[in-house]
Amino acid sequence: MNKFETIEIKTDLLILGGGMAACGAAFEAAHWAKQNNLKVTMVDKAAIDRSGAVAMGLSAINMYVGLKDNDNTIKEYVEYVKNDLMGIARDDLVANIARHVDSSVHLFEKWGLPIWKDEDGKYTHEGRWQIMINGESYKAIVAEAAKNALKELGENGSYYERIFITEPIIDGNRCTGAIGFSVREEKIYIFRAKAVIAAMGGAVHVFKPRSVGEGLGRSWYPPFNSGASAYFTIKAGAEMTCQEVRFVPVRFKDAYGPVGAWFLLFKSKATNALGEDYMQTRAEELKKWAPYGLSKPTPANLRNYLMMLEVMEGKHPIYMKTDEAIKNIASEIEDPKQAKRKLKKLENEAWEDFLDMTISQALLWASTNVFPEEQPSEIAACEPYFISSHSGASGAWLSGPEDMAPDEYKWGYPQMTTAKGLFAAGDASGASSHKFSSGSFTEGRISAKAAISFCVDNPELPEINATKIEELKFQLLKPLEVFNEHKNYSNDKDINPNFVKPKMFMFRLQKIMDEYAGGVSTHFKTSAPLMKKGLEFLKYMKEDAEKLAAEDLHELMRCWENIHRLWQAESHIRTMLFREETRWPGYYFRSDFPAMKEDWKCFANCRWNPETKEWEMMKKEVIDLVD
Ligand code: SFD
Ligand code: AMP
Repeated sequence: MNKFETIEIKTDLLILGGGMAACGAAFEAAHWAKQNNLKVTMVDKAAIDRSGAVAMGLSAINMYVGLKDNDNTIKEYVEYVKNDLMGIARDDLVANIARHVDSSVHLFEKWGLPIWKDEDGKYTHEGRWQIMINGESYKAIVAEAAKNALKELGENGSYYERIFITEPIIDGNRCTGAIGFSVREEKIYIFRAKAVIAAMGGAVHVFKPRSVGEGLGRSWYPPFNSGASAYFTIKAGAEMTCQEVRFVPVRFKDAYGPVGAWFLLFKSKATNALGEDYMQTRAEELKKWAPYGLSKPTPANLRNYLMMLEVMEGKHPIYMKTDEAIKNIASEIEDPKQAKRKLKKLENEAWEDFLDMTISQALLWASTNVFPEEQPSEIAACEPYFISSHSGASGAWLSGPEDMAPDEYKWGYPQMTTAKGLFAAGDASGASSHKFSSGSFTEGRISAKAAISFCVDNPELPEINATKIEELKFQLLKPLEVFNEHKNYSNDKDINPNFVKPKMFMFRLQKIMDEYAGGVSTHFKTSAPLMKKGLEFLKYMKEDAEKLAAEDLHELMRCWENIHRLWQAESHIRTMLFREETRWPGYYFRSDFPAMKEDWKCFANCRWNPETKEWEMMKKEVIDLVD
C-alpha cells in the first residue's frame, strides 16, 4: 500500500463517467462554468473516445422528438414512455429531457455525425421517435466536443481517463467528492468537489449471462458498465427508485444484435418455429395486462412476454423474418431494375445496422453463412440488465424541473438526488426511461446546468475528514493486501482457501441472481421464498467481499466492479420483494403474486441509510401530468 501515491484534486464540479450523459454534462458545464469562473473535472474509468455503451457506435438515435420537423409533442412522448413502462414514469423528468433533446441531436449533426436523410432532406426515421445514423464514430465525435469544451476552460477544465471510481466521499447527507485509482499506475485519486454528477452508466453481468465459457463477456449492454452509478448513489445515502425494473431486451441470439431497425424500419415480423406471429395469436393475453397491455405500441416487457410464452411451450426457436421483410419492401417497387437495386440497398443496410453498433452480430452472420435476405435469424430474450436509459427504469430518485415538477417531486436543484450536492444522469437516474444516447446526453446537460447553480450558491469547498479518507484508501487497496498476504499458501494463484478472486466472486453472484432472482434459467420467474433465500446468500457474499483478492491493478478494478454489482443486486431483490405483484411480465414474473395490482400504481423506492446501515423501503405516488 505504501507504494501508492495519493493525488488530491480540488474542483468545483466533478463529473463521474465519460459516457453520453457525462459528455453532455461536460459540454454544458463548460458554458456555465466559464461565466462563473468555476472548475470542471471529468473522470472516466476508460478512454472517453470509446468508453461506455456507445463504444462500438450506434446505428440509430432512438430519442428524437422532432418538435419542429415532425409536429410531435412533448405530451405524446411522455405518454409513449409511460405506456411502455406500464404506467410508471416521472412525467416531469421525461418531459424535461424531451423538450431539450432535439437541440442535442442538432449539435451532434453539426459536430459531424452523419444522420440519414430522405429525398426531401428530412431525417430518415426508423420509427416515430427514432432516426437512422451512420454511427460507428458517434462516441468519438461526442467525446471530442466534450473534451474541447473542457479544454476551452484552460486551467479550469480537465479530464482524467483510466481512473476507476470506487466510492463516494460523504459528510452526513452531503456528497463531497469521490475516491478512485488509476488502472495503469499505482496512484489513488481523491477528488474533492462542491457538486458531483454520477454518470457511470448501468449494470451488466449482475445476472448469469447467456454467453458463458468461450462466449463469456459478450452481452448486449457493455460489460464494463458494472453498477458503479447505483453503488455510488446508494452508498452516498441517496434514495433510489424502480430498482425492481430490470431491462430484458430481445436480441438476435448469441451475438446480441439489436432488433429495433428490423421491427421498425424493415417492418419485420417475429414468429415461433411454426411460423405463427405470436403478437397476433396471443393478442388475447394482452387484455390481462390492461390498460397498458392494450396501449400502442405494446410495452416492451409484454412483447417479450408473449414470446416467452412460446418458448415455455417449446415452440421455439423464435425467428426474425429478415428474408420476408426485405422481400416485402423490394416487392413494392414495380420496375424490376429498380426493385433489384432496392434489394441490394436493403441488404447493405441490414449489414450496416450491425457493423455500426454490434460488430459481432455481423461476424456471427458471416461465420454461420447467414444471408439475411434469404433466411430468418434466431432471436431470444437476453439476461437482465440495469439501465434506465432504454426500456428499464432503475436509478436515483431525482428532484424535478422547477417549472414542471409537482411539489412532491421537488426538494432542490433539478436532477439532484436526495443527497445534497449529488446529481445523476443517464443510466444513473431513475424513472425517466427511453432517453437512449441523445436523451442521456441531454440529461447530462440539464444536470450540469443545475449543478453549476449549486456550486454558485454553495461557494465553500467542503472539508473532508482525513481519518475517513485513510479508511477509504485502506478499503480500496485491501484486495491487493489480501492477495499478497496469502498468495504463497497454494501453488495456483487463483485457488486459495484464504481468498476469492473477482471472477469466481462474479460467477457466484450471477448464479444466485439467476436461480433466486429470476434470471434466464428460471424463465425470469421468482417468488418471496426464492428471493429471501437469495438475500441470505448475498449476505454471505458481502462477508466474503472482505476476502476479495487482486494480483494487479486490473484485478483490483475487477474486485470493485463486483462489489458494485453486489449492491445493485441487493437493491434489486429487496425492491422486487417489497412490491408484491407482477407488473412487468417479460422482465420478471412473481409466481406468488402473478397479477398486477391496481392499488400498487406507485414507485417502489429504497434507501440504504449510511448511519444505521439499514435499508428503508417506501412507496412514492405516481403523479400523472398527462392523462
Ligand atoms: O439499438 C466509470 N443504446 C442506444 N441508444 C440510441 O440512441 N440508439 C441506439 O441504437 C441504441 N442501441 C444500443 C444502445 C447501447 C448499446 C450498448 C447497444 C445498442 C449495443 C443506448 C445508449 O448507448 C445509452 O442509452 C447511453 O449510452 C447511456 O448513457 P450513459 O452516459 O448513462 O452511459 P454510458 O454511455 O455507457 O457511459 C457510462 C460511462 O461511465 C464510465 N464508468 N467511470 C469511472 N469509474 C467507474 N467505476 C465507472 N464505471 C463506468 C464508463 O467508462 C462510461 O464512460 S439499441 O440497442 O437501442
Ligand atoms: P432496440 O433495437 O430493441 O433497442 O429498439 C430500438 C428502438 O425501437 C427503441 O426505441 C425501442 O423501444 C423500439 N422498438 C423495438 N422493437 C419494437 C417493436 N416491436 N415495437 C415498437 N417499438 C420497438
